Amino acid sequence: MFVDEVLLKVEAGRGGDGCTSFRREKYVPLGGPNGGNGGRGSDIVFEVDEGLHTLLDLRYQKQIKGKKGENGRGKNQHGAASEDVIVRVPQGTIITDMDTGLILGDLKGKHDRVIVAKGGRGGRGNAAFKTHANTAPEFSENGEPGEERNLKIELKLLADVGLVGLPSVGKSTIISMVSKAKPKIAAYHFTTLTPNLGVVKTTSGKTFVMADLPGLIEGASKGEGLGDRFLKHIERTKVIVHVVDMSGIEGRDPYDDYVLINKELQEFSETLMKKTQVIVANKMDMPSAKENLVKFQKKVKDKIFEVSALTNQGLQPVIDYLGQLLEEIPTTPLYEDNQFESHVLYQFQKEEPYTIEKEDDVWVIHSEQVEKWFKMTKFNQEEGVLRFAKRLRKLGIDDKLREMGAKEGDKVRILDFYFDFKD
Ligand SMILES: Nc1nc2c(ncn2[C@@H]2O[C@H](COP(=O)(O)OP(=O)(O)OP(=O)(O)O)[C@@H](O)[C@H]2O)c(=O)[nH]1
Ligand SMILES: [Mg+2]
Repeated sequence: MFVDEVLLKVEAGRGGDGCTSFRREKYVPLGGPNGGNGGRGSDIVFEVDEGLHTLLDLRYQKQIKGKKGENGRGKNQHGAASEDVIVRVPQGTIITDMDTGLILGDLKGKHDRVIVAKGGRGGRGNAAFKTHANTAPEFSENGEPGEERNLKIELKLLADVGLVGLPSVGKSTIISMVSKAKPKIAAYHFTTLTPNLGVVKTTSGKTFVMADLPGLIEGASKGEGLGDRFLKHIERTKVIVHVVDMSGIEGRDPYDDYVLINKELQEFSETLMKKTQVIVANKMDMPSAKENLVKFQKKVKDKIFEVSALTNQGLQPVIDYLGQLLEEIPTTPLYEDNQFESHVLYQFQKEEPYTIEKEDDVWVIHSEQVEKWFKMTKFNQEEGVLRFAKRLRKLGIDDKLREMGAKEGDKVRILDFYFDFKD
């Protein structure tokens, strides 16, 4: 199993702002408050799309932002909520919050979805603040900020097709030609030490995942050259592309090579031998290749694709054929439960609502809650400011400051803004 990984920042939409407004009618000098509430900002939602098999689509995005909710208006008109931003990911995607290390979602099911960042609620309009004591509130709230998170998105990939063969037969060269994978290619054996994955497109636009695996050697099924580990990868693929070097360089006989590899597959497991195999004769650009192929075909009656990976000849027909085969092969569920370690979904723990520090002469308040209230307060509306101050008092911040030794007129900072402490 291979892991595809993408890092991404998400920022849900901010809520729409509430409105401060009063009814204006003829002969009614002081109408009641009628400012509407803002709408909710968009949530960021990750949702399984069965048609996707990689995280390729996310690779080029650094950030995903939600839309702000609509602002409230006069005449008690509430702003509309913004639509959720849906991010489509393949089945089997796991989403982790990088700042806390907690797993937010483990999308195993075909229809799984998870909200990874919640949009802010709309700010309330002044109509919402009307009470018996204050029948004409002259303030409203800004929308609540949307949640922000740094995410790690992982997908455990199962390759549909695995390239199998002796070392140096040209497996890496093939994947480098048919996909964006850029594996190391060299004239010595065991150039490839870990599997490379590539997404391959057929002429009709279908995609599948191909794995370029390290070369197998005699005794691979018993662990020679780490062969057993690579064979395990192959066990999960649906189709094996058996690559044979037809040039016969190094004094080898292509047919012997072919038999050797099949023997290793068989000895490793019956299921490997029963897998659909497509034979690809590579290095057909070499002088002796044609002659070798004729001999090979006398012994092997299966369909053989002639290619030259180096010069990119004959590969597209192989890809299209594989695309067809994959459609015909019944899909064993791609992600079975036992193929994943089980993950626990954690709840966020409630932290201390605030901390206060003294930096030089300034009292600095750190608090997610207070910062949120701060952003939701319209500081040009006096009643709004008073309400903000009252909320701080209720949270115990005034008492705490006093207890820590704050005096009348001291500077207090929240985010980048300074206030005077009033005892
Ligand atoms: N002439 C010729 N040379 C090729 C062709 N395909 C690959 N080669 C060469 O064969 C050598 C080995 O190619 P790789 O793609 O690294 O082979 P590999 O099967 O991935 O090898 P390992 O990773 O060691 O198992 C390189 O020097 C390639 O340039 C081909 O079609 N024609
Ligand atoms: Mg290789």
